[in-house]
Amino acid sequence: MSRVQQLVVEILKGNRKAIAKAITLVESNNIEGQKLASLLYSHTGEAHIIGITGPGGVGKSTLVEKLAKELRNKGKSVGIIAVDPTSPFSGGAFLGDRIRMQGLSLDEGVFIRSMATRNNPGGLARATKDTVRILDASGKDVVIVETVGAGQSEVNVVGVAQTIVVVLAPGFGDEIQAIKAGMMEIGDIFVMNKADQENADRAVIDIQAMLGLSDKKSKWNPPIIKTIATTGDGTLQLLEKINEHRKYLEGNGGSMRQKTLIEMEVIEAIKQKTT
Ligand SMILES: Nc1nc2c(ncn2[C@@H]2O[C@H](COP(=O)(O)OP(=O)(O)O)[C@@H](O)[C@H]2O)c(=O)[nH]1
Ligand SMILES: [Mg+2]
Repeated sequence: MSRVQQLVVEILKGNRKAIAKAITLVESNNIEGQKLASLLYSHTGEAHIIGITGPGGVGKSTLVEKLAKELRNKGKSVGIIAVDPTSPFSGGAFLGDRIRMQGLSLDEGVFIRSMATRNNPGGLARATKDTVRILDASGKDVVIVETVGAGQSEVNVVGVAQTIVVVLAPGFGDEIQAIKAGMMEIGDIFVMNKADQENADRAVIDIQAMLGLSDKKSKWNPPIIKTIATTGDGTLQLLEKINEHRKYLEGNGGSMRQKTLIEMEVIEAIKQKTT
C-alpha cells in the first residue's frame, strides 16, 4: 500500500493523527494531496457541512464554540475549520484557544483546525475544500467552516457548505450596504448576534427589509435568529433551524442546492483566473 492509501485507511477509522497529517498534505497542494482528496471522495457525503460567515468581530468564533458544545451534547461528532481566525477586526481569542478553554479539544468527538490566509487565494479555497472532505470521510457528523465574509475574496469559500449561516451584529456593516446585499443572497439562515445590545431589534428589522427585497429563488424562507453567543442564548434555536434546513435539502431542494454549489465553484474558478 502506498503512503497515501495507508493514510486513507487511517482517516476512515477516524485516526486523529492521520487526519492532521492529511490536512497538512492537502495544504501543501502537491500531487499526493490531490491523490488523497480524490481517493477520499467516494467516502464523503454523510456529514452536514455548515458555513458560518460574516464580518470580523460579529461573534462567529464565539458562536461556533457554543454550537460545537450543543452538538456534542446531542452526541454528534464535530469537525471545525476556522479560515483566517486572525481577523484584525476581531477582539477575541483564536478559535483554537477558545475551544481549548471549553475543554472541547480534549474531546475525541471534536477536531479543530485553523487555516491561515496565504498569498494564494485559490490554494486556500482548495485546501479548505479538501479539509472538509477529510473530516467528512473521517466520520464527523457535522463539519463547521468559519470564514470572514466581508467581501474579501481570499476567504470566500462558502461554496463548500450546504447550509450557510450569515452572522451579523448591530452596527456591523451598515456602512457597506453592497457587501451586506451580497451576503443576503448566500444566507440560508441569518443570525443577529450580540442581541444583548440595545439596537439589536432595529438591526433585525433592517435585515428583514433587505431580505424582503431580494427575489426568492427557492421555497426555503431564510429565518433570522437572535443570539447572544457569549452566553449561548439562541444557539439551540439556531441548531434547530440548521437541522430544518438540512431536512429541506434532503427533500426536493437537495438537487437544486447541488446545482448551486457547482455553479458557485465555477464562478469561484473564473474569479481566480481573472484576478
Ligand atoms: N456583547 C456581546 N459580545 C459578544 C457576543 N458574541 C461575541 N462577543 C464578543 O465579540 C468579540 C468578537 O467575537 P469573535 O467570536 O472573535 O468574533 P468573530 O471575529 O466574528 O469570530 C469578542 O470580544 C466576543 O467576546 C454577544 O453576543 N454579545
Ligand atoms: Mg473568528
